[in-house]
Amino acid sequence: MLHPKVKQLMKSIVQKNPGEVEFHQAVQEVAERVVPFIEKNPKYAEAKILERIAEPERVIMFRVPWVDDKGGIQVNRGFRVEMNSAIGPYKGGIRFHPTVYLGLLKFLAFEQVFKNSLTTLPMGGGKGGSDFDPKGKSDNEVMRFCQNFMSELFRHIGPDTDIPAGDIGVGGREIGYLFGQYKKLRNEFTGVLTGKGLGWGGSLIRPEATGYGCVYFVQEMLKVKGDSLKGKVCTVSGSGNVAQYTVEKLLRLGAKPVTLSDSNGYIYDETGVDEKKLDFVFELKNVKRGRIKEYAEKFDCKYFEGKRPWEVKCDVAFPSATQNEINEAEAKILVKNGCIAVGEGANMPTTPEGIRVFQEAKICYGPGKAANAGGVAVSGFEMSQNSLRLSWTREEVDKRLQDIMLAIHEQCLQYGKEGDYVDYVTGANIGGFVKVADAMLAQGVV
Ligand code: NDP
Ligand code: 2IT
Repeated sequence: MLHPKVKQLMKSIVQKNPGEVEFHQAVQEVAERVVPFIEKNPKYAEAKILERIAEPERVIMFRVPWVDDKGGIQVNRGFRVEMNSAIGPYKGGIRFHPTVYLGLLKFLAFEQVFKNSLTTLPMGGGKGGSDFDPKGKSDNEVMRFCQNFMSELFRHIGPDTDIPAGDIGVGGREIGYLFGQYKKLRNEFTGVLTGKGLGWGGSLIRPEATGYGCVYFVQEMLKVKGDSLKGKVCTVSGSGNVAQYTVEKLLRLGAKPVTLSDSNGYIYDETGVDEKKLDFVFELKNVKRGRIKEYAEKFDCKYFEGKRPWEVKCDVAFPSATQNEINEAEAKILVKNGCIAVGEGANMPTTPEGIRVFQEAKICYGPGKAANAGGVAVSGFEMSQNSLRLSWTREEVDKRLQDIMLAIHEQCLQYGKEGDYVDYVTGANIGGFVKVADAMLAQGVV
């Protein structure tokens, strides 16, 4: 049964944001956990903090026309959702994927507000993107698209205003083209984007940060149980940035990753993905931009077309592809097969029904806004290094990343511990909420 205040809030959210189902899902997940806390702290209810957090401060929507290699004119839509700036400038990634629409970016921007607050760094929340599909496009087409996208976005962002980064479909190549165009238009070399190349303002460990951070977070969850990742069989979905560095860190900690996927299917390598095979994946996905099926052909392992890896028996699962990629039935299979922990590298990869299955089974379930916050945390470090005009060593950034993942875990314990069990969803949502809510109270009704 939904709490009457949650029901009331959701009625208004659905009415004001028709058809934006992912946004409704993200708000409801937070509201269910935060409303009981707000009832005990009426100052937040009186100031309508949750209602205000669920309304973007600003939404920018724009046309992105560009010319393809055949000389044809293409038209895409660009967005930037500036969700909340109570604790710092808007910060969050840009997604290029054909499924992008306003509701998807509002869900991601909303999640980002809580995630960025949990990092302990001074960053507000935002997200942007386009329905442009980089798949199958030439480098020149991607460059022309990025230049045209930035030709509008540049007037809305800045190193003290709004600092975009990568997400699905936006990696080092795209950040380079976006940065080049921003610099040309503004005639300024500033840290306006994160995820930049190492030689031009990027931070060491930023590419690794989301995957590494997620593994560090799972390590902490297991530590509470007196357990570790050593020897654990792990299923990983996706084969992009987050999945690749999740696998790399798992290998270094003595775990055994056995799956990877893309939108076509998944590979199951019973012998384990090792360092050499991972090198093949780096090349396949980041340079050749091929399909994960080629891994199965190269290393003679199983490939399942059109399927997701959750049917494979594992100790720990790392969903690292996209939203709603673990449903109730898949969550049940994972639990039945003995899965003891889930670390969400992706944003909102588990449906609400799936989350219920994990929590009822009392396994360690680390929601994305806590578990994958390492990426944006190191983006925060990239901003600091840009402001200082110097760069930290690999060891220093990695140590700071580990400290932040520990601090996030602590906040989850502080607000989510219920006897022997830790409800990381409640912990992360309340932990993320308090700092933003207090800042909004202090800053008045703006
Ligand atoms: P990439 O573009 O590098 O990789 C995405 C991977 O997920 C690809 O393997 C892709 O397969 C797969 N994928 C994407 N969409 C779908 C879909 N609809 N169905 C099935 N598979 C899909 O993105 P990232 O690794 O950066 O991002 C992965 C997830 O992690 C996202 O949820 C993102 O929001 C989240 N995240 C990313 C951070 C970062 O720093 N990059 C930080 C925090 C969270 P295909 O190539 O076939 O599309
Ligand atoms: O979802 C996310 O946290 C990201 N895509 C990274 C955002 C960032 O600003 O580094």
